[in-house]
Amino acid sequence: MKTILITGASSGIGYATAKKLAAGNRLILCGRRVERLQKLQTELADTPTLILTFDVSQKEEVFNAFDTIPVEWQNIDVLINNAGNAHGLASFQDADLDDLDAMINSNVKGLIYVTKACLPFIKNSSEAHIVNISSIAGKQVYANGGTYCASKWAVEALTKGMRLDFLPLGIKVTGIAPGAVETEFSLVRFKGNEAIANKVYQGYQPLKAEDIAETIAFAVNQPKHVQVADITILPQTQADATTILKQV
Ligand code: 8X3
Repeated sequence: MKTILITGASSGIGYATAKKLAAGNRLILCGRRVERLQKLQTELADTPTLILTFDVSQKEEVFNAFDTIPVEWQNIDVLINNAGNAHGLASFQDADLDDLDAMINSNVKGLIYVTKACLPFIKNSSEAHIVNISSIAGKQVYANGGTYCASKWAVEALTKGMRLDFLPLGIKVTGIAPGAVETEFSLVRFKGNEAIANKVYQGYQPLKAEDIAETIAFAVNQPKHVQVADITILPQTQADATTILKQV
């Protein structure tokens, strides 16, 4: 039985991952929306769970939340850095600076804050493992997404850097880079515009959050001596960040 902390657990990939890993593990469910986390906790009635409510981009909130972890939850084995979002899809010259800030703050700084806050709890585990959720946007830059891509390139660099630095600590580090996954991702990116968001996933079969949860579980459930370093996962009809074959 592992103790697994998941950020962004209230929806999408984080939610599906909590459901996937619930059997036989203890879960620390993290997110901003406490009602959603409580609903998930109810759904996972057979699993020991702890809720931590914080916004990954708020440094104080993150560290304060980790300070409240009860003693019986203080040995964490696996950290899944899933929280992150895209805000807007616009050229650099037209993009709203607040959107660019928000992406760097959650996807880069948030991942740094959570990992720093979690290290004292995870470093004593004999099965310590950190899984960072990147994106195909961390492998390739596309027009109008430069800052989102930059945030995910940073995740890629942080994943590689952690893998090097954590060698003497015995912490495994995995990066998982999904392509198009149908979640609230596009709804957030397009600020609640359902018509535009839905169009992203029309004409082909996108990945589901459960597909990524399956991949995360694959990495987490490897034997101790096996470190899954890097997985890119795409829909069958996606070749790279901008090439998706659609039936119109
Ligand atoms: C989400 C995938 O291709 O929309 O990270 O950037 S993409």
